[in-house]
Amino acid sequence: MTQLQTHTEEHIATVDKFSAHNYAPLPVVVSKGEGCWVTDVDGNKFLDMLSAYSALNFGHSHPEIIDCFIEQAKTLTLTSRAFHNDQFGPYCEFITEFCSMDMVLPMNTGAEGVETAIKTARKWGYDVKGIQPDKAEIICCRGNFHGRTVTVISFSTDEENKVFGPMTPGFNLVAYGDADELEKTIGPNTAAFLFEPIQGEGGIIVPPEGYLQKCREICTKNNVLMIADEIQTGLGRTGRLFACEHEGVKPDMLILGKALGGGTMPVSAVLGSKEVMGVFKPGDHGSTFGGNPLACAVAMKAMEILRRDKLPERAEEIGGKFMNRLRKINSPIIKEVRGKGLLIGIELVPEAGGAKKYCKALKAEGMLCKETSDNVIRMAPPLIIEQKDLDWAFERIEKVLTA
Ligand code: PXG
Repeated sequence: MTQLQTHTEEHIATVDKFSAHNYAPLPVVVSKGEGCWVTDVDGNKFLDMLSAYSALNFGHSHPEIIDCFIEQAKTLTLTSRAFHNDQFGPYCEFITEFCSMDMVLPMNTGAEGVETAIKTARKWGYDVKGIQPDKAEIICCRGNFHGRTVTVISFSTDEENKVFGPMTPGFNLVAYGDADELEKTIGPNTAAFLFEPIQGEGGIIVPPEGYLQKCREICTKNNVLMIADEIQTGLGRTGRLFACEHEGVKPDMLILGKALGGGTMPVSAVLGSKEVMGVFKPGDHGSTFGGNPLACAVAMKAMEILRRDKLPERAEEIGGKFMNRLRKINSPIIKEVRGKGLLIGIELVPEAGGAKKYCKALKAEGMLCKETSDNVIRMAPPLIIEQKDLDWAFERIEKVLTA
């Protein structure tokens, strides 16, 4: 019989013994979450400043999302796409209107969404653009993070991925933020350009102003699909519904995930025009769980709340103020504070000895955050965070970074 374990060390020992060691989490075992706060198995409370990498934009266990989840779970959870379900049509209509796109293809995790976008772009390349079979190429950016599947790591520049070869061919890399290099790299077989509007895992890298607009012009001029991976930046995180909106740019394909599931379950989606998403015929692509009624109901509720509670506007306002305060911290170890809305990175100088050390110190002060690349502390609390909680966080960040 499994024994309920109640202490942090015991839990971690069990994980070490029975789980593959593919993560190195901070030593905290969370057992309850409510809004922006979590409690661990030893009864300690922490402010969640990571939001599961933006999957918890609505905070933990948002009451309306949970009510919707329970209601739908009691009614119908899964049919597979062998049959229709009554939530799917309304969901497709809702999300396409919400994203100003014509059609959607539903998946589950972010990486699956990216894989789907790649398949779509290749098929569009062959069927619509007229690229010769097997020749389609997709341009990606150095420093990208789009997930962990073999094809997706095939265009990663993270050295740690090199051991998982052989890699999927058909991808070219350009420097992030350099539109000229994108233009030079496009050839007759280029089907698409895949990018993050702000590189999240790369270290909260904000591209130079005007970059997205230039990329838009270049893609249009060369008949190349512009694919925005807004899995982390989308759904209000950066102060706009989608981060591309900061430059008034509409991509040809939009990939969403994380927060789309309202913090309850994996829900991802690829959206685009009829011309692009119309390339699929029955049997080309799919997923047992994609478009399941539970996911559809929860995602609709999440989008409804995002719009009703003006969460993008909120992220812009409180995130902007928070970032300005962080920029004023007088500390020799801070190299730069950057980001947009409530996606903020504090880059430390290399001599500081890495961001992980400071994440541990912040944990001791009662807040949870996670380093990204080696020297960046990411601040990405739920978008529902209250000003008093951000003020509370600020005091502790200032203390830790000036100690
Ligand atoms: N695109 C972007 C921009 C992401 O940040 C993904 C795709 C992949 O999503 P899924 O749902 O397949 O993880 C991400 C994910 C992790 C991890 O533990 C993932 C992300 C950030 C930090 C850690 O794999 N982002």
